[in-house]
Amino acid sequence: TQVAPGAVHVPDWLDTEHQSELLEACRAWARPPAGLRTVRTPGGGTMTARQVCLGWHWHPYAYARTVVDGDGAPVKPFPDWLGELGRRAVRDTLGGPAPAYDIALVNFYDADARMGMHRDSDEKSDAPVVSLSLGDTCVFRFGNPETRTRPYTDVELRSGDLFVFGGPSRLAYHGVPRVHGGTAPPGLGLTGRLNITLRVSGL
Ligand code: MD3
Ligand code: FE
Repeated sequence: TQVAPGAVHVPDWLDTEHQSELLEACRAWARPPAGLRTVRTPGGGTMTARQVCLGWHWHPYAYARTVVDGDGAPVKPFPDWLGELGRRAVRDTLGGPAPAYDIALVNFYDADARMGMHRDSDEKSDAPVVSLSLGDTCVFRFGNPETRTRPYTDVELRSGDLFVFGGPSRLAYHGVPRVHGGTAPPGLGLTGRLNITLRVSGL
């Protein structure tokens, strides 16, 4: 389903087996060193979703090769299979050139976590961002490239869903105003929500 030009939502893109595999990989990445951390913004804010990075470490608002705002360890490598998954996502949706993904940001949400409206503009590449969701259903708010406010479209993202953001949607404001606790597929064994985004650093 096209939500806006360059923004395509594919419900249930990952079958249950692939969801379990991806979840197990995320649990391994979350372990120290360079594991899950709480992100603090320069303004004194704290992100409620906790995060782990692969390939390049994101910290507000730049990328580094070590966890400069955490344990200082080298960032975990970005695996080839994850880049292949990202290219398959683009092939299945927008098409166009096959991106060389080199960053994954994995966000862990409990039922109270949120993500405010923001733009992802720290990557020096206009390659599409691939987003994969696991666990609880959330309300994903997809806005516009001009303002943090309306007009926006609210879409429910469920476990196994794919969302690809390219072209004019790459710099659109977006956020997660709400997570529906207790809605994860019972067989998955996840409390809360997990989102994996794949990006090209351009570095
Ligand atoms: C649109 N993550 O990691 S996924 C983020 O569910 C982020 O964790 C949310 O926003 C999450 O930056 C939303 C959907 C998403 C991710 C990246 C985008 C939408 C995007 C980048 C550009 C445009
Ligand atoms: Fe974002």
